[in-house]
Amino acid sequence: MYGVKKDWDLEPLPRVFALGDYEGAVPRWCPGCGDHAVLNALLRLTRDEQIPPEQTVVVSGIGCSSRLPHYMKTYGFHGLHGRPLPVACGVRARRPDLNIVVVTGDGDCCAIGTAHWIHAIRYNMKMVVLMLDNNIYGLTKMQSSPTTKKGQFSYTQPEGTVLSPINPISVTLAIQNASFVAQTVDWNPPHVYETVRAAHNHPGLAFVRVLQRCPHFLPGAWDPVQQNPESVLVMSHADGIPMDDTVKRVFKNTVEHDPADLAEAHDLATREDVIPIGLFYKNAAAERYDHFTATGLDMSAEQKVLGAQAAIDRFLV
Ligand SMILES: Cc1ncc(C[n+]2csc(CCOP(=O)(O)OP(=O)(O)O)c2C)c(N)n1
Ligand code: SF4
Ligand SMILES: [Mg+2]
Repeated sequence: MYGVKKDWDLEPLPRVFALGDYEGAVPRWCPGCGDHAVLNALLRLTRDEQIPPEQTVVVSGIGCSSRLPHYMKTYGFHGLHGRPLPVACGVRARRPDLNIVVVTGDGDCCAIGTAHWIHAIRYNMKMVVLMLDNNIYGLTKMQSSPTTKKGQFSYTQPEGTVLSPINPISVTLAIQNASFVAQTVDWNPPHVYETVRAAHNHPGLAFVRVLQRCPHFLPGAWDPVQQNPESVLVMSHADGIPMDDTVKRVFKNTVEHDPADLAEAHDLATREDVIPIGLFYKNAAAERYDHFTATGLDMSAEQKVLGAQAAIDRFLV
């Protein structure tokens, strides 16, 4: 027909994503807050992996750290304090095709959310869990959290925090069926990025504790560690967190640690003379509850009705 080009290619062009395709609202965290580093790592990872923005869902609880879903132009669920993990497990149960990231704080995960933390680790449903540990309740303005250092002033314990902190890494390692446990520090972006990437590639629940600076309420808390990189012990292994030269240049104190060795992981996690970073433990073969919940998801409506009918018929007398 006149005027219509017959050789037009009507196939849509492949989608290519740039960082801006994943960036949401402008972050409202304080300048220098470690949460920025985690957001940047997530933005880079989704861009590098070219994950369509609508294929990612970021789930959080309540806290400064839990504001992160607002800052990504993906799906997000900024939910209830301490409850991001059951929400994420629910998403995973019905939508195993999605890339699920949980962002939680030390209060959100290790105080009000403790029961969910334990059971989510055991259920081992595929997702990345980033626990941004600033050793304080930030959003509600400086109350002691379970990871607050002993003696630290806070508005709930103004005479100094009474008890010694819990160790979220050794707690997680002790939970039956833990399958990926890592630690990183917000002030080394290449290490944060590689840790988040390894967590993303893990076939199960990957728990990452990020030691995070809160310059507003705990200014200078990590200065001694930053000024003395020898106080950080990097766990290195071919099956661990890859390290580029910039990481090796900063952190010269390294130890060879096989992440399959759970006993050694426990020993490293409880060391008090150094701050270990890297991969403590990995078991890619750990059983996964989302394999169970995925059963039947591919059934048609008719198949489901027939299946339900057959199940009821078994009890007919
Ligand atoms: C059920 C419930 N209890 C208490 C609160 C108040 N609250 C909001 S955030 C928060 C603590 C946040 O600390 P953390 O999880 O460490 O996050 P951060 O702000 O340090 O990133 C508390 C106690 C709440 N919102 N809901
Ligand atoms: S109060 Fe602390 S944790 Fe919250 S945004 Fe500011 S620096 Fe970050
Ligand atoms: Mg906190």
